[in-house]
Amino acid sequence: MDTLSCRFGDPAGVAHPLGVIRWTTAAAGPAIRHGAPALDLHVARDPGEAVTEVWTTNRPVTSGVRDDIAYGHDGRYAFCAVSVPPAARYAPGVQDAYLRAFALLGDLGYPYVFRMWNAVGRINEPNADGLETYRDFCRGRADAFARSPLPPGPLPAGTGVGARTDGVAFYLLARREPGHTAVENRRQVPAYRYPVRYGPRPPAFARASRLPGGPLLVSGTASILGHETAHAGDLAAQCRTTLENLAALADPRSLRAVKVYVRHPAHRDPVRRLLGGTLTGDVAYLTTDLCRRDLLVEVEGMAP
Ligand code: 3EB
Repeated sequence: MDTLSCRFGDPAGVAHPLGVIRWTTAAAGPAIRHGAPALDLHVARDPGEAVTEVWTTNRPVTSGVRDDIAYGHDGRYAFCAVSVPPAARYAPGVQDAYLRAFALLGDLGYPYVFRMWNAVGRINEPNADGLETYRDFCRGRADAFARSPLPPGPLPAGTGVGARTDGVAFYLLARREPGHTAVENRRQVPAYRYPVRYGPRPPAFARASRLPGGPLLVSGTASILGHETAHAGDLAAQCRTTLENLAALADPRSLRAVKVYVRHPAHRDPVRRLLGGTLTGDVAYLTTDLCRRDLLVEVEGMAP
């Protein structure tokens, strides 16, 4: 029985919170709040849209802050949250922040990173060199993975979305023991093999991460076939293709702790109608930019 779980809602009263992420109306750096490592991401437009994501285990969690990183760990799993200040170029700061997170996880004894989330400000805007910020971010992250001090292992599953505040914030989940596996999607080129037209360094993430004897953590999944965006400008078709891409990894009806990221506020209700019949578990809808200008929707979750 795997003991890692994710729920949406108030963390008060949760016995063993490993990490608390508020997808909310203002950013706040990593900190310990009510004993748990916490990170606030600025993605919601108004308080009604805000969602609190709580990762829990069934064991006591030790938490702290070191090197500006908030962390929690329970003997099997670790969580850490990091933020990178605004910069004209993100790659150096992102590389440094990822390497600090890897070093901390290594020191704490949790070197096997299996899941990450990234919220990137100005994600579709050019940086000071004219490089799209998402590509700038990907460069720093890829360099960090290439220089990681951690033992070799599969790439983590990932989510990459925009944020309404400059800077980058990310959080990671890691294990003490090896054994998780990276899962790719037969309908999509692995992101780490995207051609250079999508940026100087490809996105370093796997399509899903399987914990031994435990759940499949499915990455942010969008309407991408091969390496190309399918159905630019067609919301219904992007939702359908996203569900088909998810179905190649897990039954979308079985997904829990689902987050749906919607680019345009006006698409929020249509997306609820288009996906709500299939995604029947706990689903949070958030409105924020996505990593390609032509993507309208992205979906992640855990099965089962
Ligand atoms: C894609 O499939 C869509 O950069 O960590 C999805 C999940 C996406 C994770 C990331 C990006 C990331 O390329 C975007």
